[in-house]
Amino acid sequence: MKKSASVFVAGHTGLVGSAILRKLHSTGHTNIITRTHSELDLVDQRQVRSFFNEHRPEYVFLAAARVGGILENQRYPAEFLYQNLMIASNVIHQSYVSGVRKLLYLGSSCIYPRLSEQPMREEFLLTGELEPTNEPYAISKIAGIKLCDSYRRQYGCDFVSAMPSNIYGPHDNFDYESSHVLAALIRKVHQAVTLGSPSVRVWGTGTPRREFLHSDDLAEALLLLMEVYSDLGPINIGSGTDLSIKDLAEAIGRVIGFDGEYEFDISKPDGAPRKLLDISRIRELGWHPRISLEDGIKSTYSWFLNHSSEL
Ligand code: GFB
Repeated sequence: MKKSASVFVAGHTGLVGSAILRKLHSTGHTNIITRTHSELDLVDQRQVRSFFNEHRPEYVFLAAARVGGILENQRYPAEFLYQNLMIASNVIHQSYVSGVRKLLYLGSSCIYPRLSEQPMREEFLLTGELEPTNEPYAISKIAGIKLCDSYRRQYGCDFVSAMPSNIYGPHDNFDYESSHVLAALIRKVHQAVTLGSPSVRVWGTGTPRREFLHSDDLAEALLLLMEVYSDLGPINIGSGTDLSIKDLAEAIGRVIGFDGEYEFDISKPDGAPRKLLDISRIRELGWHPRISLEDGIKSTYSWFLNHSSEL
């Protein structure tokens, strides 16, 4: 990717897209194209077609998606399936039509079977049943991988798919209900400290294990993939280690300075028991995560404090 190449970052206001944008800026890219949701609705085929006809980007990072935590996935299965299928279909097809040189599609570790052997290798895709709490989202993401693979096979398009673990960082969604766990617990623990509450309510049993990667580490991996990787199927990106939700809550409590209790609300779903990615393939390409979970929680908490009035 030349520094002057035109690069479209779809989803640039989100957690992952904003990290890609920061990385492109910091590495000297000068021709970055972005559109907000109100300027370009990626679910709308006509809008996507005319955008690609007009701008003809050379490179596309497809980080736009309808996303949310475990409850949001359960509440809006129709939108999670429909909107993500449409976004993937529209952007990938128009990238083919307009002759995009390379496209990088973002999925999620929930594409792998619920009770997959751990850590999960790329070839475990479609070898077992999916986790029910996010099956519609996972199916849309698997469809996106298959779109990339099919356009590569049939038309020789250089479209690749990356599957990150649970991502966190600046510009995450900190809403109590719709967010993912790390951002939700930062907000809940902060509120408990601010109000002097004796306890924080954590959803589920606290026993599920999750792997967390900072969005800036992810963005570094994605730019590397854009440069050096061209293959069928997904490639995993994660930190290589996981921890239980209880341990995560305690780690957040230590950073924020909370010394109360954690109550586990077992009326809320646990989701997949574990989803640790095997990251050997991306490591072989020369990437490794740099930001420790503790440092990542600290910097994300300070971002939250600086932006809490806007959230
Ligand atoms: O991050 P999370 O919503 O998503 O939840 P998943 C992870 C775990 O944290 C679950 C627990 O066991 C939750 O019950 N948890 C505890 C909480 N307290 C909270 C809380 O306050 N908020 C939230 N949100 N969780 C999502 C998928 O699965 O992961 C998506 O639904 C996507 O499709 C995403 O794949 C990366 O890791 O369970």
